[in-house]
Amino acid sequence: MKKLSVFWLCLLTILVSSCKENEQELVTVKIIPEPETMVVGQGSFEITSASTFYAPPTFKIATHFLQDYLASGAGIGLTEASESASDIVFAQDTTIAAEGYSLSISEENIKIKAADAAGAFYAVQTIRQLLPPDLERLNSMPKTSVNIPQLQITDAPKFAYRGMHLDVSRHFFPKEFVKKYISYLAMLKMNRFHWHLTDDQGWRIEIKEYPLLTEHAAYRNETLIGHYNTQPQQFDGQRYGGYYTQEDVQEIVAYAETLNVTIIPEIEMPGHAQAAVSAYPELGCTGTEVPVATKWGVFENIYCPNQKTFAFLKNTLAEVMALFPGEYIHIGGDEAPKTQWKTCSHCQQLISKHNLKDEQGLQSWFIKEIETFVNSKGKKIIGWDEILEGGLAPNATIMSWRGTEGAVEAANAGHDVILTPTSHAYFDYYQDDHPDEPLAIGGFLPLKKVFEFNPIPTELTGDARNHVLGAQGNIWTEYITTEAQVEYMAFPRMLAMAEVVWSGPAENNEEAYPMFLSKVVQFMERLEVLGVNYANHLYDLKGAVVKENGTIFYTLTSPVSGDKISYRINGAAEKTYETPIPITTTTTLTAQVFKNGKKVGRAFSENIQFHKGLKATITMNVSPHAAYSAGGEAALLNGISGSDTRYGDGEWLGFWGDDLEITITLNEPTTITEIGTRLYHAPGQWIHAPNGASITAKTARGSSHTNSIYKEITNSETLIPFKFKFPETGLRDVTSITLKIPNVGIIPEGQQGAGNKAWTFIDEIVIE
Ligand code: TNX
Repeated sequence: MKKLSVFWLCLLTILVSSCKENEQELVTVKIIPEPETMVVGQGSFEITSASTFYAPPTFKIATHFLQDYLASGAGIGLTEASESASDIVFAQDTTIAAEGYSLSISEENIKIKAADAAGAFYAVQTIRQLLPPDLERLNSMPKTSVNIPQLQITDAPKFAYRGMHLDVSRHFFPKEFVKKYISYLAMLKMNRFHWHLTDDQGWRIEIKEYPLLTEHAAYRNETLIGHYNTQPQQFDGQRYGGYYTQEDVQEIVAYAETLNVTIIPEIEMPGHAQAAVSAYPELGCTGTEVPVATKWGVFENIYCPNQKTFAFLKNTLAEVMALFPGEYIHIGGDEAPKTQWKTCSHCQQLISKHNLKDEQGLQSWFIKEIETFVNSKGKKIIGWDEILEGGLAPNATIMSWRGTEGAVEAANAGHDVILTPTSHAYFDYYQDDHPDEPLAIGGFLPLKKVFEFNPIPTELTGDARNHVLGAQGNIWTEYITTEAQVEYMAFPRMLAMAEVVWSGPAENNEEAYPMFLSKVVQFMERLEVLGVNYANHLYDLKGAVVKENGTIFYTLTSPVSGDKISYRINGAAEKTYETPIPITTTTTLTAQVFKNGKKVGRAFSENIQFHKGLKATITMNVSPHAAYSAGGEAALLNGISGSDTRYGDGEWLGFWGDDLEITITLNEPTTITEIGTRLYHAPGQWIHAPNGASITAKTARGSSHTNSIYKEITNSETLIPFKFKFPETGLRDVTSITLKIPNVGIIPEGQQGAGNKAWTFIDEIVIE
C-alpha cells in the first residue's frame, strides 16, 4: 500500500464524505515526545507470533525490550531470523544522528535504522506508543496479533541530556520503585537519572569503608509534620530511614543500562552533609555530635575542609565511582552556609595558606580538590550553580537551579551546563492552584509552564549555546512521602519536559500546547494501564477577568473542553456558560465542567471583589520577574486575590531584589477610605515581606497625602496584610495612588538562601 499523508488522504476522501472522520482517525497517531517528522499512511502492519526480527548484535537493548514487551503484554513471541527473511529489520546507519532513528512501517515489514543502540531503542519506544495501551499490562490477555499503523518517522533528540531527578534522602523510596521511575524515563526517551542519594535528613547508599553511614546516618529519629512554615513546628516521633546496599545499586544500574538510562549519583558536599557529620562528627568543624536532621531546610553542620573529610570523601567517591559506569558524579555544592568555616581556625589558616579571598574561595578550593580526584579516576563532576561562587573548578559542568544566570555565566566561560531552574523544572512545586492539591513545598509550576520551557537561556548566543547539554525535572521529596505522590507530582509534567528536551521548545506555544494536551489525554490511558498515579487537571476550570470598554467580564475555560460548563452566581439558578459573564458587583461564582452528562474535573469557585480599582490603570517601575509574572501587572487590579498558599498562582506577582513603586491611575476622581494589599512571607522559599511600606494619594485638587505603615514581621505568618486607612468619610477626588514597597535586600546568614537576594510577592491591591 502506498503511503499517503493526511493531506492527500483528505483530498481523496473529500468528495466521498467529510474528511473529518479520517483526519481524526489518522491523528490518533500521537507520540510523546513528538517525532521530528512523521507521515502517517493508511492501513497497518500485523505483528503475530510468526513474526521474525533481525538486528545487529549491538542493538540488543532494543530487541530485548521489544521481545519482552510483546511477550509480556500480548503473549506474542518474536523469533530471530536472517536479515532477508525478517519482518522487523534493524540496521545500523551511521549517517543518522546520535540517539536518532528512522522507522518505516509498511504492509510488508518494519524497518528501523539507527547509528547507535540508543537510537534503535528509541525506535522501539515509538513502536510501543503505536501499539494499544493495554499491552502495558503484564500478562494481559494473550493476543494472536497486534496492528501497528503504517507510517514513516525520522527522529532525533534536540538535547543530549534529558533527565529526571529523584531525592531519596528526604523520603526513601525502595529499589523496586526506583526501577519503575527509571522505566518511566525510558518510555519518554529520557536518558539521565539524577539520583540524590545524600542529604541532611538521611544517607542512602552503602559505603563499605564507613558502616556508620548506613547503621546511623540512614535513619532520623523523627520527621516534621506539615509545612515547614507552620508554627509551632510539630514532629511525628517515628524513626524513619532506609538505604540501598551496593548490590541494590548494582541491580538498579544494570536495569537502567537495559533502558539506555545513565545514572548520575549525587553525593552532596560541602553542605547538606549533616547526616554524614552525625555519623562521623570529626568530619565537621566543631567535632560535636549532631543528629540526623528531622526537618527541612539548610543546616550549618557542613563538612570541614580537613584531612579526615578529604580522606572520607575520596574513599566514598571511589566506592561510588566503582558502582556507577556513567561519566558524571554530582558533588552537590549548593546551600552551604559558611558560619562554621568563619570561626574555625583550620579553615582560616587554609584561606591564608592558599591565598584565598574568603570562605567562598575556600568552597571553590574544596570543590577543585575533589574535582582533581574525580578527574584522576576518569570521571567528571557536575555541581549546582553555587560552585560558581569563588571561582569555578576547571572541568565542572554546572546544573543551574537558581534561575538561569548560573548557566549563562558558566556557558560563556566555556563550561557545559544543564538547566533545571526552579521556575520551570521543580516538580515539587504545586501544579495547580485548586485548594484540594496535596501539601507541597510552595511555588507554582503548572503543566503549561513546563511545556513552554526553553532550556537555552535567551541571553546565550553563538557557540556558548552549544554548552547547554539539556535539562532535567527535579523531584525533591520534603513533602512527597509516598510512591503514589512521586507519580502525582511527576505526571503529567514529565511528559511536557520530555517534549522540551527531545523535540525542543515549540515555535508557537499557543498552537502547540492544545496539540500537546490532546496527546496527554490519550497518553493518560497508557499511564492508567501502567498504574501510574498521574494528576489529571485537564478538565479543571480556570477563570479570568477581562476588561472591555469599561465593563468587567469573567471568562471560564478548561485546558481540554468538555461538553458544557454550568455555573452559578451568588447561589442563583444554574446557567450554561456560553459567553463571558458581565460582572457588576462583588460576586461568588461556582462552576463545573460536564462531559457525556457526567461531572469531569474538580468543582470551581472564585470570589471577585468589585472594588474601586478594577477600572484603574497600573504601571510599575520594574516588571515582575519572568518566572512569576503570569498575570502581568493587571493581576493586581482584577478583583481576584491570590491563593493563601500558592504565591505563584498568577494572581501574585514576584520580584527578585527590586524596590517597588506602583502607580495606579483611577479612571475618575474617586473617594477612597482604604487601600489594602497582602505580601507573602515564606523565608523557607527566600520570600520576605518588608517591615514597612508607604502610599501617596494625589487628588484632583492638587493635594498629596502620604500614609506609611511599619510592621513587625514574624516567621509564623505567611500572609502579611498592609492596610492604609484614610479618614472615615474618605479622601475625596483621588486621581492617582503611588505605593512604595521596599525589598528587604540580601538574605542574612542563618536564614535559608543566605547571601542571595530576597523575593517580594505582592497580591491584589484593593481600593475601597
Ligand atoms: C533547594 S535545588 C535545594 C534542595 C531542596 C529544594 C526544594 C538545590 C540545589 N537545593 O535541597 O530540596 O530546594 O525545592
